[in-house]
Amino acid sequence: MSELYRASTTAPVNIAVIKYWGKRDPKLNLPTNSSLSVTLSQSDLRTHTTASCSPNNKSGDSLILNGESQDVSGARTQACFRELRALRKELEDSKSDLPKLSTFPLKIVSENNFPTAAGLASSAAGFAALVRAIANLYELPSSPTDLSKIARQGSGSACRSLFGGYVGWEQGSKDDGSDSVAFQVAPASHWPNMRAVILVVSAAKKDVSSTSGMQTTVATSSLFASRASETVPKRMQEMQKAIQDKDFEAFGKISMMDSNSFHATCLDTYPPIFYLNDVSRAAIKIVESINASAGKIIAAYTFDAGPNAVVYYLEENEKDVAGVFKAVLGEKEGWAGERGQAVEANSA
Ligand code: 2P0
Repeated sequence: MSELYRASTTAPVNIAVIKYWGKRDPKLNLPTNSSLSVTLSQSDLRTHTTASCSPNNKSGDSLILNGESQDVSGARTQACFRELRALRKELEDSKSDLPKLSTFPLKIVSENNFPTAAGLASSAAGFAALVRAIANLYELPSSPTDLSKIARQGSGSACRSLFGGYVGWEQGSKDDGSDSVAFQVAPASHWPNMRAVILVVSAAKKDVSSTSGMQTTVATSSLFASRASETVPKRMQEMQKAIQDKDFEAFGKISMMDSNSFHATCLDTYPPIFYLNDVSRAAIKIVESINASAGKIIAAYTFDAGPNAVVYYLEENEKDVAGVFKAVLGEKEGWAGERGQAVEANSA
């Protein structure tokens, strides 16, 4: 008998405007501060994942990413598999006619529609898609909020990719992580003219991984404590209001200030962590000159754990923002050619 069960889904990349940096529990990926991101459109940067299972699969759980077999024995992947199987088992126990999918090995096949070498964080979309594909396979009645708790254990930022639009991640205070969940601040349709251009400064793998870098920051940076306890909580409130009011100047200013604050704590880490490089700093200067020419904030940069810039702007300012970057990319040595490229993206 050939029994094969299968489900597919996609999850997009998200780019934080209030950054997650620091864990109070590294095993459950419980953060030291809340964060907020914009989920990019599915058509731009996303992971497509198919989860399948069969009693005939005798080779155990497996994961193939972009055609290459991956190790599934890591604690993060195992935590996601374990939690999803436990939920499926509950369903099977309550309805005896259901096939016992929780006992079958899982086969996960994922593809990113952007090159992994583009230097963009792929773990967020990757774990969000993995968790949702298995939840669909298991026909779990779980909400995106429930699934965000599981995806968070795969990679912290993954919890935010389970929602579209403008998404918060509440740090929570419980030790079991049950209140550390993602929530939608507003759907993409609330502010449909939001755009982002991604400047790929370097496709190289980062020197210091987020996971280890953030814990060194927590352990050594004296700036970090005030960022987590005062700066970010205030900005979370201000940012949610900026989004509700569709106030780009406030959205842009808070985004840029929070990126700077995050990178300041990286520099204040011992030994210091340098994610920005000279090209990143040139991008900041260009955004500043664009805003100075406009007489107001029409472009906002943000940088994650690497040198690539994401610049947010509104569609009506396309020519003055993305156009300027494209012109610079075409002209300036070090930005053009294979290392420098601009990727335009819409919010989802
Ligand atoms: C963010 N970053 O909020 C921040 C900004 C990087 C800088 O989330 O250890 O890959 O898997 O929980 O989610 C990168 O951290 O770290 C990240 P883990 P993750 O998007």
